[in-house]
Amino acid sequence: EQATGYYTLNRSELAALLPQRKAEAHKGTQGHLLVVGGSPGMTGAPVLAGLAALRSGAGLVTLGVRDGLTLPEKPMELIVKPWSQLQWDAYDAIVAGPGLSTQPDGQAILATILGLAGPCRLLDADALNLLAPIPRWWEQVKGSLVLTPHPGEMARLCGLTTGEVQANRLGLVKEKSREWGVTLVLKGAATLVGSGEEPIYINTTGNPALATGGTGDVLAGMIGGLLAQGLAPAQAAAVGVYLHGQAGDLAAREIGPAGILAGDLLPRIPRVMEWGQ
Ligand code: NPW
Ligand code: AMP
Ligand code: MG
Repeated sequence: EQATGYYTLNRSELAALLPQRKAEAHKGTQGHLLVVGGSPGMTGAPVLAGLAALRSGAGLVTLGVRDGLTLPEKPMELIVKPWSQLQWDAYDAIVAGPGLSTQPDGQAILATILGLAGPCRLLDADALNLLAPIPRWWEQVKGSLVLTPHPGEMARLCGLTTGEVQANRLGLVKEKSREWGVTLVLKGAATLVGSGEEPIYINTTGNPALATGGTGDVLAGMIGGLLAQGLAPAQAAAVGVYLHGQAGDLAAREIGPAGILAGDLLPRIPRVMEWGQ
């Protein structure tokens, strides 16, 4: 329904947007995502994001963490590298922020990530909190960027209160995605995705069972996994948000309307992606 400036997705429209896996695919053709995050006490967040990217079909995922940080939750399928050993431009896409913390050593890392012209970068959580105080940060960004704030993070980015953000969700997504030159995902019930002049996507999936710690980290990983597989930023964001909500709906149906864990979404991602085929 593009004439109004808004659109939703249904299953057949989704099918046309999903990454196609060729018979001769191998891990090197499915995209390599770098997830930059984690800090003492918040090691689960980058792991959730990395696993969500693999569950979304990414070929390889590397977690880039502070030197010396160990990740007790790290499953075998994820690669880990310290920041000092990373070749920042060697990845197809980058997700930054989950569990990162706002410790000052993150500032230089964020500047490095903002200056990369090649891979699309998704900023979430503490990467947004580190970005917010930088005056006119959007003027130093090269290449394409996806931002995934929840209303609290959006409030920090805009210098508003959470209530003011919630009272003007559509207007802010339209205005700020254009002003900042980014794909902007404003999370919460009926998540919105704006990309400058393009029509705004209004999400129809998801439910309040998703209101639990770590679900945003899973969303960041899903969109990152789609970006790494070559989807354009606006499409990766809308498709990721749609599938994330569907995985939440499936989890609520199978487990219950409250009490799902963010990790419960992970095995359900391939199932909701299969529905779209
Ligand atoms: P208020 O109080 O209403 O003004 P924070 P965080 C608002 C990591 N995690 N609707 C609300 O604001 C993350 O990755 C690690 C309305 C709320 O109080 C980050 O790095 C985990 N308001 C770090 O923790 C699992 C809403 O925002 C405030 C809203 C901090 O991130 C958990 C909270 O936001 C977590 O993901 C909504 N729908 N949603 C792990 N296992 O390692 C949010 N707000 O202060 O930015 O804190 O989101 O927990
Ligand atoms: P975060 O706050 O970063 O952990 O992200 C929470 C995720 O759960 C976002 O994708 C939200 O859109 C989603 N979510 C939280 N509460 C609801 C709700 N009441 N209805 C639908 N989705 C929600
Ligand atoms: Mg979050």
